[in-house]
Amino acid sequence: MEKTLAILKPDCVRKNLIGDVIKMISDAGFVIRGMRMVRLTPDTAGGFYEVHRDRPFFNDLVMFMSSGTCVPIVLEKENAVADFRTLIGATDPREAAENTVRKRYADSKGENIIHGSDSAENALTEIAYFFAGRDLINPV
Ligand code: IDP
Ligand code: MG
Repeated sequence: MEKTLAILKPDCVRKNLIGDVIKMISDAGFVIRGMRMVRLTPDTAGGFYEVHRDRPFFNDLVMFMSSGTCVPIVLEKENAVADFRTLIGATDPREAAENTVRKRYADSKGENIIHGSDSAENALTEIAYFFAGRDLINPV
């Protein structure tokens, strides 16, 4: 079994879409192994997106991710990383396939509803950023 990290971004929470998006995730066969509601600061959002620090959109990304509540979710499934990227769709919702989360719900490339890890290795690092471990050691 493989794990991946999802984050329901502040636009998802503001638009009251937490339930709808989690329903899509569950229907696609992912098992939820951990979930929290958090408020990132510009510093902790920047730390999460460290790899993008030199990109032109970094400042907007950090402001957006720290603008409201986020919901990080640990998901488990065979081939979780790739299958979750397929479920959420392309970064830019205009390029996302039909019936993906971003195609259905996202407004723009910046405010695109949801994060998904891009490799199994990065998934573990990202999970550790939000979850201390107890959630994972003792799943209900
Ligand atoms: P991903 O979320 O599909 O993996 P990344 O390239 O890793 O996309 O970028 C991380 C996040 O940064 C995106 O989800 C999006 O919120 C934001 N982002 C990426 N590229 C752009 C852009 O060109 N303009 C504005 N925001 C962007
Ligand atoms: Mg990415």
